Amino acid sequence: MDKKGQGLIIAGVGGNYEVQMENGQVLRCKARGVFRKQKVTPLIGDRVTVSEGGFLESIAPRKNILVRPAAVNVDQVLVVFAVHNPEPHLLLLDHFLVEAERQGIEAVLIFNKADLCKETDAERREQIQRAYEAAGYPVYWISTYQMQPDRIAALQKQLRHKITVLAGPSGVGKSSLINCLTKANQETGDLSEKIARGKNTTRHARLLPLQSADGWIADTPGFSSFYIQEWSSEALAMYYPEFAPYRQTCRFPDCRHITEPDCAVRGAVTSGAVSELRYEQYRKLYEEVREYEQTHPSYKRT
Ligand SMILES: Nc1nc2c(ncn2[C@@H]2O[C@H](COP(=O)(O)OP(=O)(O)OP(=O)(O)O)[C@@H](O)[C@H]2O)c(=O)[nH]1
Ligand SMILES: [Mg+2]
Ligand SMILES: [Zn+2]
Repeated sequence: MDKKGQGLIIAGVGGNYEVQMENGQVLRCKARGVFRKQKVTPLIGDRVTVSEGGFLESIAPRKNILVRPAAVNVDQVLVVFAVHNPEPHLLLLDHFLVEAERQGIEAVLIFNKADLCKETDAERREQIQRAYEAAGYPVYWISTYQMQPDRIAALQKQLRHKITVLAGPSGVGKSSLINCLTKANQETGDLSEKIARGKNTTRHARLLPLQSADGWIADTPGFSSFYIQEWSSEALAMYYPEFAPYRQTCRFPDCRHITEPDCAVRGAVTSGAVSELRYEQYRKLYEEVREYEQTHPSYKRT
C-alpha cells in the first residue's frame, strides 16, 4: 500500500498521530526524530507529508499556534459556556476572546443549556448579548438537549470551510455540541461524575469532520485557567475591538484607559457607547497582566 502523500493531523497522543489523507484514508503515523531535534511538536491542524513507512516527513508552515487547546491553523474558536451549571465565568470568557484576537482567530460565543434559563435571567442575558455583539462576536443561545434543525443549520453555516476549535470550561457541553454537529459519539459526562473521577470527560483534542458541511471541528478537554504571561498590559486594549474607535482620541497616546484624564474609552463607557460589562473585565484583566509583568519583568510579551 502506498502511504506517501499529504494529509491533515486529526489526533495525536504520545507521539502517535492520526492523519486524514487526501484520498480519504486515515493513517496512523509516527513523528520522525528530526521534529524533536527542531523542538517542533506536530499538532492537530498540521498539514503534513507522510512517508511510505508511515512517518510524518514534513509540516507545512503554520498560520497560527494555539496553546490551549493545542492546535494549529485554527480559523475560528467557538467559546462555549453554560447558562447555568456551571455558572458562566465572564472573565474567563474574555480571556479566551483576548487570546483569539491576539492570534487573529475569529471567535463565536455559545451559551449552552438554555433550557436551564429562568425568567429572572432575561435582563442579564440581554446585557451579555448586547455587550458581546457590540464587540463583534456572534452570540448563540442553544440547548444541545433541544437542537432545532434551523439552529443546527445556522451553526453548520458558521463552521463551513473552517477549522474550528471548541474552548470552554469542563461540563458546559462541548462534547454534547460536537455530537449534534458531527457523526461522532464523543463521551459526555455530568458534573457530579466529573467531580468523582477527576473533572474532564474529554481528555485529548481531536478534529472531527462536520456532518453536512465541509469543515473540521475539534473537541477539546475543558480548561479554566489561561496563560497570560505572553500578554502585555500595553497591548491589552487592542484586543477589545469595541475600544478601537475611541483609543486614538484619548489625551495621552499611551493611555491605558484606567485612571488617565480625558480618556475617550472611559468617556465611551460613561456615555453607554461601550459596554460597562466589557470595560470592567478589561480593567480586571489589565490588573492581572500588570501584576504578572511586575513580578516577571524580563518576560517577552506581545
Ligand atoms: N441541561 C442541559 N444539560 C446539558 C446540555 N448539554 C449538555 N448537558 C449536560 O452537561 C454535562 C456535560 O456535558 P459534556 O458535553 O460532557 O461537557 P464538556 O464541555 O464536553 O466537558 P469536558 O469534556 O469535561 O470538558 C452532561 O451531563 C450533559 O448531558 C443542555 O443543553 N442542557
Ligand atoms: Mg467533553
Ligand atoms: Zn484612554
